[in-house]
Amino acid sequence: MSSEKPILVTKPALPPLDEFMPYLEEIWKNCWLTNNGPMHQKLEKELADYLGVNYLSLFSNGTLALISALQALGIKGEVITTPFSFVATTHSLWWNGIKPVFVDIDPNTFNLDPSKIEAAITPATTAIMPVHVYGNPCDTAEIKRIADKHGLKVIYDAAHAFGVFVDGKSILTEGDLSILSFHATKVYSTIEGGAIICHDEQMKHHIDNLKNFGFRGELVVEEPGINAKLNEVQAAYGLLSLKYVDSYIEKRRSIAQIYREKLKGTPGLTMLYDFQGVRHAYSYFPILVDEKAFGQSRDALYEFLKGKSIFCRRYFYPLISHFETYNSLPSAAPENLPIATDVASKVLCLPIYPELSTEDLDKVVNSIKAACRG
Ligand code: T4K
Repeated sequence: MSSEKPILVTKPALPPLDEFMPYLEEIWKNCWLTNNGPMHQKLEKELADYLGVNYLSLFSNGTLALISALQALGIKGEVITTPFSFVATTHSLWWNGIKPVFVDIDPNTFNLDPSKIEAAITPATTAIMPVHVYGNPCDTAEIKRIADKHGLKVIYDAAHAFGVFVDGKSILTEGDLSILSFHATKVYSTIEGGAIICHDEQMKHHIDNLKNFGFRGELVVEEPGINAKLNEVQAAYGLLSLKYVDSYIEKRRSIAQIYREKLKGTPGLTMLYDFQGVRHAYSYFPILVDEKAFGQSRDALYEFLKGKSIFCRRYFYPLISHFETYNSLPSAAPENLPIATDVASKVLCLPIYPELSTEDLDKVVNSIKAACRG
C-alpha cells in the first residue's frame, strides 16, 4: 500500500464555514431546533423552486423517505424493482413487509428494463420502484404506460438524480412519488437528509404527518408514522449549500468531460455519455471494465488503483439480489438478471467531486492507462 495522499471516490463539498455562522446565530436566536422550524420551511420552499417541483417534504435521510413513500401510498404485496442499486432501495420494501420482485436492467442505461416488467407482474403486484441509477433517467414514459395499464403505482428512487432535467422538465415530476437523498456523499447534501416529492397538497400534508409520528395537530394521531424530521442545523446547512450547488455541478461536469476525453480509446473500457436532452448532475462516474479487452479484471484494476491510494468503488456490486436477505427469492436468480449480473461484475466508479484537482484527476487517468494490458 502506498503512503501517498488518498484519492477517495467522493469528498463532501463543504460550503465556507464563516458563511455558516450567521445561520447558526439565527437558530440560536430562534431557539427552535427541529419540528418544522423556520430553516426547514425555507429550505422546502427553496428546494422546490430550485428543483422545479411543486411539493417537497424534507426527511432525515433518503432511506426513511423511501420507507415513508411506500407507507404514504399504502403499498403492499409485491413491488417490481431493480437489483442494480444501493441496498436501501430494496430494504425500504422489506421494512414495509413487501416482497421485492427483481427485474433485469437495460444494458445502456443500467436502469430497470421496461420491456421485462410486464412478465414479472402478478395479481399481487401493486407498484414499480425504479431507480435513476447514477442520475441517468429511466424510461419514464414506458414505465408510466405499463403502470397505467396494470393499475400500479410508481415510486422513483431518485437518490442520485438531484438537479436532473429532461427536456427542461425535472425528472422528479415523474411517477406518483420520487425520493431524494441528501447524504454527505451526494451532489447536494444536508449531511444526512432526503426528501419526498409529490404532486398535490393533500399528499404533502399526509407525508408531513407521517414523518412526525402520524400526528395531525396536537391531539390526533392518524396513522403509525415515524420520526424522520430534518433538524434546523442541517436545514441551514442545506440552505447555504444550495447557493453553491450549481458551481458543484459545473465542476463535476468538467471532470466527467476530462475523463471522457482522456480515457477515450482505452481498450476494454466503456463509459456512459450524456443522454440527449438531459441536464445531468454527474453524481457518479462509472466505467465498465471488460477483462479480455482491458487485459485485467475489474477487481484487479480496483486493487491496482488502491495500491496507488486511489480508492474507487464498485457501486453497485454485489447486486442487491445477491445479499442473504434476498437471494432466495425466485426473481433473485442470476439467470433472471443476466445484464445486471454482467454490469455489476464490470463496473467501477471513479473519483468525482468538485474539489478533485487536475493533478489527482491526471493521476487517476494515467494509473488506469498504466494498468491496461489490452
Ligand atoms: N437509494 C439509493 C439509490 C442510494 O444510493 C442511497 C444511498 C439511498 C437510497 C439511501 O439514501 P440515504 O439513506 O443514505 O440518504 C454511501 C452513502 O452512505 C449512501 O448515502 C449512498 N446511497 C451510497 C451509494 O453510498 P457507502 O457505504 O459507500 O459510504 P462510505 O462511508 O463508504 O463513503 C463513501 C466514500 O465517501 C468514501 O470514500 C469516504 C467518502 N466520505 C464519506 C463520508 C460519509 C467522505 O470523504 N466524507 C464523508 O463524510 O454509502
